[in-house]
Amino acid sequence: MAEPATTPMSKEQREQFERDGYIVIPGALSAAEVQHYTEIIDRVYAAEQEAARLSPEGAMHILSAVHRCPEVAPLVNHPTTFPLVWSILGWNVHIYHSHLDVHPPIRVPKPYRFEWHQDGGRQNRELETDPRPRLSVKLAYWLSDVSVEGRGNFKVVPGSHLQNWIEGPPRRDVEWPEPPGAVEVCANPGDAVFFDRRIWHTRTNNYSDVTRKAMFFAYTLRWIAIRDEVVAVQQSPEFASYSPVQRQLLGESLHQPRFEHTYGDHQWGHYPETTPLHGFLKDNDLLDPAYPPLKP
Ligand SMILES: O=C(O)CCC(=O)C(=O)O
Repeated sequence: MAEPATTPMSKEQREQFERDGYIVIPGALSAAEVQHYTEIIDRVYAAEQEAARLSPEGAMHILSAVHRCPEVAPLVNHPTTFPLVWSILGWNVHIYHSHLDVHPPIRVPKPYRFEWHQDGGRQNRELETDPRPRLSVKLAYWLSDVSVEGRGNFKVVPGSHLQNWIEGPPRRDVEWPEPPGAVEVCANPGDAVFFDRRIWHTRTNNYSDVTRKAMFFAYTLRWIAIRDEVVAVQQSPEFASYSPVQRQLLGESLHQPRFEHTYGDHQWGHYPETTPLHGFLKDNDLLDPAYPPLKP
């Protein structure tokens, strides 16, 4: 399997990401990859439909992407997008949350629900700083065409990642105006969106005629717990075929038996020399003394 590419995030991308809280990566997946991953997500959807596990509108939102569908494993360190992840978070990272989503056109209007949020759950209650720290980033791969608004697009408030709070209703079912400055992010099939977990965002309802299909992978520091079902992934027959970097991203214990006492310390990042992504970045001269997460 391919190792991650060696071109770090560009200066322009970093500036835009720091300013807006997200960037779009046009053509992150080739047309052949879009077709390949669409066939895969369609198969998963058909199985969920067969098992009567779709939502009342026929939507699918499956957590733990690689657990549910090992064929999506190459996306965890895709060469066109993964450099963005290590450029921002550094080498001590894993995937903590991922999902495969299919949202067919909604035929019967859904009751209103205010879905604006920042990612990270209790991180947004339990951290006391303003702004709160970034901690994680997420990649969305678009398989369907959301190049125009109204197709269930991802919606964000650009620049809101530095804002701990936005105005909202007293209860989620109380209708409320959209946050000022909110925009629907438009993307072609194969484009990816890379975003800071803190950006205020929401999925939108798909009242178009086009089924919305996307795959999401969220990365965080290895000292933050994984929400995905990685034990099952690690016990799967496919796991041995993944590259060392992919296995790191899928939560492999990097504990070295000869260092009996180091299990938790390794997770903290105390052993860069046995952390595959550190090795990869070091070998390719991609560590950067000027940027704390990438300091050699
Ligand atoms: O599906 C979307 O457009 C938004 C996804 C989302 O809210 C999230 O990834 O946290």
